Amino acid sequence: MTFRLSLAALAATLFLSIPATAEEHPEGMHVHDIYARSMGQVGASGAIFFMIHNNSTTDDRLLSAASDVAERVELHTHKEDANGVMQMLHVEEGFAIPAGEMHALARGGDHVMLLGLTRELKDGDTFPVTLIFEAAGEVVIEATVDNARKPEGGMMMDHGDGHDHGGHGHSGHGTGG
Ligand SMILES: [Cu+2]
Repeated sequence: MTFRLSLAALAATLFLSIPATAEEHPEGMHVHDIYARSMGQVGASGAIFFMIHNNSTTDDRLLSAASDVAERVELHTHKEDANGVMQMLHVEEGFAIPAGEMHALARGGDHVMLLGLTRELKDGDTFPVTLIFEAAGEVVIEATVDNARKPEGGMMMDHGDGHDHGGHGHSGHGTGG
């Protein structure tokens, strides 16, 4: 009886913290809001951002990523050093994504880094990326280059350079319903 009660409490907590749209997602790892930024030419670098929802009941971890558009693909994050300068770091251990939780890869924070592009990447180009999870295994996503995309509010740690004419509206990504 106690067990049943605590399960119900857990379920209630989950429903409070997860947007309603989560229920339409399949069981397992769900990756969405995928976009990439790229400096363009062969040999340059780029970065990929997305949201990961772990809809399974297993704690998981994004261990690495792979794509043939770059010589090296690494999991990176940004950290502020003692002088307040943002440093980019290779995160060898990957990103933990506990069961039922989500993890945002966003500008100024965690991202998938493309080092040494093997082909040109311009706005609108799409390319496949394989995400390797400890528990969920390989998940292939499609990234679209969108250099004009604004950083998400709240996740941003950029030292802004003034422009803020996009308004505060967070239009979201759903198709409604
Ligand atoms: Cu990076």
